[in-house]
Amino acid sequence: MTDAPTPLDLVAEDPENDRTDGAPVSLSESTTGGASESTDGHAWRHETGPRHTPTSTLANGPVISPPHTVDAFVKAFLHELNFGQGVPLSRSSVNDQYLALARTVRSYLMARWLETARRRRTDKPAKMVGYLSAEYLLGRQLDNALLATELTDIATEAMVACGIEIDDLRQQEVEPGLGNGGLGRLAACFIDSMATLGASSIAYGIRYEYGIFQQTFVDNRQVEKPDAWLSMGGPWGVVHPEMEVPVNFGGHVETYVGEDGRERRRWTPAWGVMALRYNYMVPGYQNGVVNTLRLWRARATESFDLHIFNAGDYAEAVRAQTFAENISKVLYPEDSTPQGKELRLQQQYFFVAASIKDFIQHTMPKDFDVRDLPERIIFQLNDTHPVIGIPELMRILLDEHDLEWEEAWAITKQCFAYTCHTLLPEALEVWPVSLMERLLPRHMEIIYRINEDFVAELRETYPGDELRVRRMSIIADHPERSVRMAHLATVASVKVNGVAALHSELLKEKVLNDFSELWPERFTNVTNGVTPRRFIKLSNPEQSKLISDTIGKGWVANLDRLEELVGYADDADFREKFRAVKAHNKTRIRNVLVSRDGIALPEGHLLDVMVKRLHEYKRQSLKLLHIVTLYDRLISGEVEPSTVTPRTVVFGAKAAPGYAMAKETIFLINSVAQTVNNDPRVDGRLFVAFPPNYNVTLAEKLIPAADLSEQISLAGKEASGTGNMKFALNGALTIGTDDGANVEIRQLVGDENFFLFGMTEPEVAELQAKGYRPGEYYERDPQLRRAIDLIASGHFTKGSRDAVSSFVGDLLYNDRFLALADYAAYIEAQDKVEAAYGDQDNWSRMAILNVARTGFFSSDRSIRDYIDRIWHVKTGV
Ligand code: NBG
Repeated sequence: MTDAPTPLDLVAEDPENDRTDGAPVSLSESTTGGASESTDGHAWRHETGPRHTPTSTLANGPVISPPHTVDAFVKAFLHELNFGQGVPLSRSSVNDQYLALARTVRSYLMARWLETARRRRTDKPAKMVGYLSAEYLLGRQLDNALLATELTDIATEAMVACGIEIDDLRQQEVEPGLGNGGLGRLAACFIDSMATLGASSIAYGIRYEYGIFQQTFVDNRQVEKPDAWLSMGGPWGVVHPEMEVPVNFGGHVETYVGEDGRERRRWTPAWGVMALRYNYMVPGYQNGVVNTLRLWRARATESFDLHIFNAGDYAEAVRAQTFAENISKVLYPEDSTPQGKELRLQQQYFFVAASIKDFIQHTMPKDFDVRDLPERIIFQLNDTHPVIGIPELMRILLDEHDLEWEEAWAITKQCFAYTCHTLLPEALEVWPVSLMERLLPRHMEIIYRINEDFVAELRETYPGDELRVRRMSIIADHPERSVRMAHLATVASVKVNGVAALHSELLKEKVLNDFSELWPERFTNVTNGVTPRRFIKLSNPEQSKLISDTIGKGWVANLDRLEELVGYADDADFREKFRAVKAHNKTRIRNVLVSRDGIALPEGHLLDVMVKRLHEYKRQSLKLLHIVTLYDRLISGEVEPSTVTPRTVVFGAKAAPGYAMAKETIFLINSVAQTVNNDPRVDGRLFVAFPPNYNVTLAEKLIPAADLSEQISLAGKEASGTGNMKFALNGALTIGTDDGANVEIRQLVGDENFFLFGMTEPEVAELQAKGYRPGEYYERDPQLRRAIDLIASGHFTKGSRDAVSSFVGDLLYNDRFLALADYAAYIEAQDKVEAAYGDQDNWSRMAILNVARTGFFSSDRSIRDYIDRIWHVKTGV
């Protein structure tokens, strides 16, 4: 290490006074700054440089990050601790130390951030991706930032030199849980890959004050607690209060005649809030790029409810302010099942309106012509949550930039692309027209007009086919007049993509079939991926070391290289090492769960893991039936305990607080765990653990320890899954249905290295068409009957039959996701798993081939696919 900053950490002083916030800096401005006003005349002012020409050489010098040495790191750390936190080392709390460490790492990233922003501004202007997502399930930031900057060893040593265990500080970080599950985590993987590929991009979202709830169990039932993730300080966000943007709601629309005699529409909103910008750094993997994640927080405007102030009711006016700030208060905890709440629509419009305005007014140069938008931006809609951005852009072009409808529509249609993440009809968002009219009257008007033109086009294409027109209309009439956001998205987007090969096919054939017939070329597939930085390199250091020792280090940014491991599956020495890695990871999770939850996992078991949101279609209930069957075999004497493969099943799952059946399932899993784990007849052969509050931090420790990955959704329901990819890449074998990305995993790893079971999607459709009667399976299959009877008897619920009646009743009389129909095949496949696990050497061989053949599932590959097929933006910037 030298004292000299690396080229990645040095940024030339820019006469335009660089900022990471992308503030407009016009070339006409000199070193000395001035104030600028936003084009909507809103009263914010921001300085773009000092008032006078600096005379200090330091002030004119480059921005340099601290040198990459232990001493420099110690110095920067103590500076943050003493002058940032205001404490001496001797009196600092662990939280003080963590905050100072985070800010130190942040300062190392800052020069790269400024340089990335400067390059993007001064190089020939390139088209950008604006990634719009209501969720980012980020996970802890510290280790990823250290990895990206190659500071892990230096920081560790520096802490040692200060008498601090860096691990203690790691534990102090509260992960930002600004997402529910797969969709939010995917967004987090994607921004990591965009930065690693150097894709010119900016990601936008909401800075929820409370993320996904903290789950606890009381009497085996889920209890939710608010996630005050910011309460100990949020060192990673950089706020720019002077750069806020207004977002308006409500009011009415009227016609007026402009100076040119042309009739126009004018929206007079009733109320508004300010969107405060918080910038977060998104470092690329050791490439000097640092992108921006911009999250918005709602703040009441000063003028908010002025009339109440004037009426003398100060307290009431302050209360009203709190109302405005509610918009970014809490993440809605529903995964795949929108509740249609007004506040949710407010959140969606809030962040999308702020983001689009921010892009046009603050990221683009001052003299920017909105007609050039398609050359400068493609907004990627992460599911339907940001789709209100489409009428918002229309409104801006029509009402603020005076464009004619046709021109505005032609521009808008080039600026959006839509990713659909579901196949469940109930997950497709719709908003009542009445709510839209009240909250966003001008947008509703625009949607009506878009639909009018669209429907006219349909009637021309399909004369007389009114049924089809009604099916495709953006406005639904039943059961309530409402706006179908997925239709709006499809009509306005350049491309519509599903998230796995099967999903994209089903999207075309089922969910959006009419649309794919009309515009076949609009539909495409981009299979999901996961970032190898967080989910292999950081979460599985032992496996990473083994891979790097074997094939070199390049795989972290080029995951296809894992293929080079294929040959090693037949190398006994390598298999031995691979098993040692797994054993190490099992010890690690054992320690984590003891200290985290007081759960002591037994040793020497097959570790069988099912972690994902609790949802009926994912079929945790089927897993539960399997456990009960294994238990029944043991206690009934059907099998001799010493002859079965000892197995530990670990669940992780949060249920949406209003989802009754999901919560019943959680209760039953906990109840079964309690009974099984305490029954001496089991003789230590079966153990069930359900650590509460499964999150990214726990996933990082649990997934690398797993032997078996449970991916058992009903075929045709799981759009992709991304946990399935993480498990395979960490050397677990999958037991799974032909669903989502399981299909591609199986194709890549080979049938012989995957435990496939269950109906295919067409078989499911056939059975449902025929009329599915779950009771028949119960009658026919004695093993299944015993399992269900054992549950129904109250055996697991202290004798209470009532406590399980809704669960059992639903399985027997409803079973919407056909768990009973797949039960026999599932048990058979699990029996094969047991037999296969008996041959450890061959199991390792299969596991190694899973790792070697799943490099395809890097999110770097997904992002390259988006770039090639949809975005067409440059990389390496
Ligand atoms: C989820 C799907 C998953 C998929 C992720 C990411 C929603 C609406 N959808 O199967 O259920 O892996 O999205 O694409 O959360």
